[in-house]
Amino acid sequence: MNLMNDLSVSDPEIFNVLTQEIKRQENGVEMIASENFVSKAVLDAMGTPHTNKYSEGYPNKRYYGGNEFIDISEDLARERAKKLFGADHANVQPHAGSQANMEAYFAILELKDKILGMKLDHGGHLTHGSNVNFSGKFYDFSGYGVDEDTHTLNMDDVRREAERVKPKLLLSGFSAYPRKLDFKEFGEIAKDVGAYHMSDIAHIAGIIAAKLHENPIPHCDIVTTTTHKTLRGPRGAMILCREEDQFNPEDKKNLAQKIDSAVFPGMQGGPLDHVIAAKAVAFKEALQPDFVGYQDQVLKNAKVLASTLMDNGVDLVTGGTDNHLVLVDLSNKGIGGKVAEKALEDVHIYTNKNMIPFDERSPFDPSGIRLGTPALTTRGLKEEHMKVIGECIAKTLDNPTEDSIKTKIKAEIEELVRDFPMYPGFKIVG
Ligand code: DSN
Repeated sequence: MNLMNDLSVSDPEIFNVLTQEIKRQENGVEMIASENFVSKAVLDAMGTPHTNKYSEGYPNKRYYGGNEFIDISEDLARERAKKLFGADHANVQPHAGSQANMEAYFAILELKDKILGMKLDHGGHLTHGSNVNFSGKFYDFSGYGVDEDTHTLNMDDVRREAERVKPKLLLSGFSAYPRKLDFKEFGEIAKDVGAYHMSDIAHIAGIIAAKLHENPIPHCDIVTTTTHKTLRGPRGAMILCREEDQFNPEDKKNLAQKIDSAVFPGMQGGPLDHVIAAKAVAFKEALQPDFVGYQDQVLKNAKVLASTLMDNGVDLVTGGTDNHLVLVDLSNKGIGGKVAEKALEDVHIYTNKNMIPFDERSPFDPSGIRLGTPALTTRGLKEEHMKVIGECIAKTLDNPTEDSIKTKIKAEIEELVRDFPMYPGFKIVG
């Protein structure tokens, strides 16, 4: 085998789809709130022979030889993650956010223990107790929800629910909630009912790292996050935690050791060493001063997007946003999320259908769509562009089946993004 083979020659089918996907990303506007564009440096780190290595275990305690350089990457990733969030301990091996949550539960809970988290249709995540997910099957989940009128979290209701349920774990965090979270209050409620507090900050990790949202670390036992959303790293996750297990200080293992054991050998095998190297690169980027400017722009863009949509007759859950995401309520448009997502895809605006609070429709065709600004902000789009995009979205939602109107909108979107090349000069080369 020629190790320097050119992908375009050795596997033209895959080369073609990779090329087509780059073009799709470049020719449209990516508004899926959980997606972002990593830097060229992060891409470079991922495409390296680090992928060839087996390294079960942790730095200096591996089950395979030859890990002296892998240890350095993982240590750099761990140290940078700890510095970024001010955490006692970081485990950077989780392959994905769902695994990170599973591992965190596995570290501190027994099967069928009680967990209280945010209801899925109110903004929670599948791993926060959905009955089609391991979380809902293995643990006894209850859900708190948002206020029926404001659609925001009322912490008195969360407290009341926590006192009623008496969970072993109180879970904060979300997948689709456009407002800030009061981590301090969550921490106090957990303390008062004798529960661990864990936060899943997957969506807002980058905003927290930039100190533009309260940091949950001082108020949590465990924090999990993906690394690829607002944090703008490679696809993957990590777990941050306190050193001590507050409820079991006499155990042979402290909380940090329990988390590490839950990840490996508890749930995972060999870590993805190339991805861990890329996580280290992304964390270094997030520690730079310009990362704060980036997150600030993400928030400004989301605010302008929200106001433009509302000015153009689009209803938003909670009437706006404090973070990177906007949740559209389609009820007044006479269409569901499925039609809306497809109509927007037709004009090269990529979004996802999403449940909204008290949704009466099914998750396959719910009453909302979710939009976000992290990816477009990385590309360099600013407030004036959000206005154009907001107007295009509103027009598309009013004319989801009008092909002539959609053709014009698509042309406008393609024209808009032409000035913002994603990876200038990028080529897949052998
Ligand atoms: N898929 C992620 C999101 O879009 O929010 C959560 O896992």
